[in-house]
Amino acid sequence: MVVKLERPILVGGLGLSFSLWILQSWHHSIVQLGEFGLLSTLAVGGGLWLWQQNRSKASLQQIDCTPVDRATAESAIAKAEAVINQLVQEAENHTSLNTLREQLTYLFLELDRQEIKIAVTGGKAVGKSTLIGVLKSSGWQEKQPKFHFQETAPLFRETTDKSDTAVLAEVSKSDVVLFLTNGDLTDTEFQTLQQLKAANHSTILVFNKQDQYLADERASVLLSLQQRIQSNVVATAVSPIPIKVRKHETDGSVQEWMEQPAPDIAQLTQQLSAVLAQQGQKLVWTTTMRKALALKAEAKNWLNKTRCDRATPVIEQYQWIAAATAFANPVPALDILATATINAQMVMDLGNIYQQKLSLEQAQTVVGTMVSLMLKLGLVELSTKAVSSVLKSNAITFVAGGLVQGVSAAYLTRVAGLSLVEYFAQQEIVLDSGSSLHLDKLRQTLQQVFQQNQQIAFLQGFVKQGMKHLLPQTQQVEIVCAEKAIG
Ligand SMILES: Nc1nc2c(ncn2[C@@H]2O[C@H](COP(=O)(O)OP(=O)(O)OP(=O)(O)O)[C@@H](O)[C@H]2O)c(=O)[nH]1
Ligand SMILES: [Mg+2]
Repeated sequence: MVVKLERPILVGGLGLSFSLWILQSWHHSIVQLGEFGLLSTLAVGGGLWLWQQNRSKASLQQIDCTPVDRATAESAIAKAEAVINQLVQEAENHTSLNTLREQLTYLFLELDRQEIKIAVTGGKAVGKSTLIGVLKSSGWQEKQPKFHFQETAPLFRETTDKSDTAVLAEVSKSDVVLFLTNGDLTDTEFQTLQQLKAANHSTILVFNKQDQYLADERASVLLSLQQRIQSNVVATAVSPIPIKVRKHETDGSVQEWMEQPAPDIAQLTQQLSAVLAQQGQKLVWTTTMRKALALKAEAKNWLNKTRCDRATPVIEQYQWIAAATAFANPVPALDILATATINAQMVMDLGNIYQQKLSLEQAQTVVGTMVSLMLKLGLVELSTKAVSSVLKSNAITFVAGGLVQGVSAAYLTRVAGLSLVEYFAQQEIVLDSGSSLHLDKLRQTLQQVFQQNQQIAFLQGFVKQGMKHLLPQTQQVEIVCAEKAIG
């Protein structure tokens, strides 16, 4: 690996007098690249973190609340396909490609699926199995299109072999959800319902076991559910408790016996029939669209992960260049930024990896924005202080001139680089080369990434790496000796 220093913007930023020195020390650093274990682990960890963040964000993007038509579903499939094709271009042997392609083929078939899938879900023992049994034996389905009931594992349990996320992933493949509860909603039940709504799911909230309530209580629970949910709520008693019947005969004697009331599912069958009649095939298209969005998000995650793997060494390269510059030319802390820290060339390189081609002008705007934000947020002082205190806590009394500045510059470059990666990863996958900048978004991201990288454990490892880069071996030995002499 050889560092390319011929880039004009970069060299301009560094100043000619240092170039030779940097080349030398960089060569020295490259030899040490193998020792980067910790740093790369951190970087990979960071990458994974970004990846997971994106996963959760992706599921929030699916908000769209009306059943869709065929064209919308088809266009969602086309978008997923485009992202998969992009992954092929950037990583043609990617291990996920086979399954992504299989899922894509399956989506095209899904558009014409005839059977409606109904998921029955809710907490433990709310009556899911009984409800399916009663519906099936009620003769209700005879007038309906072909459909299939699927009971999920119970939700909201602490110890279970299936997590709620896994259950909900299964639910998201169905066209209609019957969500059962036995009374007022708990917060987790409410949030789950909101999630289903956000994912554009046709959901019916079923208040089952209403026979366990007195008539007026029953009405008030139903009303409160309706007010909270603002959509389809029905009350059922799919397996009512037997009731005692007492009959007073004319001769004065009393007869008592237990009677099994018939299941009460009238509201449910009515509501379910209405949903199926009104939305029919649209339900299938909506499910297909949901699956297409999930597939696109999955492909995008792989793509971002691939890109992040390629961006990490680029950030590392620039961070040590910044370190070397600030080390060789120690400046007051606040000027660290102005000299070397964020480099327009790094912005452009990272932009290229993420297929967001920025002009030099745009890259400079990004640099300007980040620099002024770093100043405004006091990030420079914070990191300089943190770096000095880590150095001191390592009992290093002799701090080489420029070491604090060098390591701080590296650290700030890293934060800037990681913020850009995070920012780019959140953008829609653009397939043309033009891209617009959302500076506000960039600002938010910078702040978040800085906070995440402020942990002392990370800084300690980072400072050590920085020292390896900046101090010739002999000097490090001296420091170790000094440490020993003190201790
Ligand atoms: N009183 C009353 N009991 C009911 C009603 N519906 C179901 N039950 C009872 O609740 C218990 C659980 O019913 P299931 O149908 O097995 O519930 P489930 O949700 O499938 O349970 P899991 O699959 O174990 O989570 C059984 O004893 C049912 O008889 C109802 O409407 N009223
Ligand atoms: Mg069951």
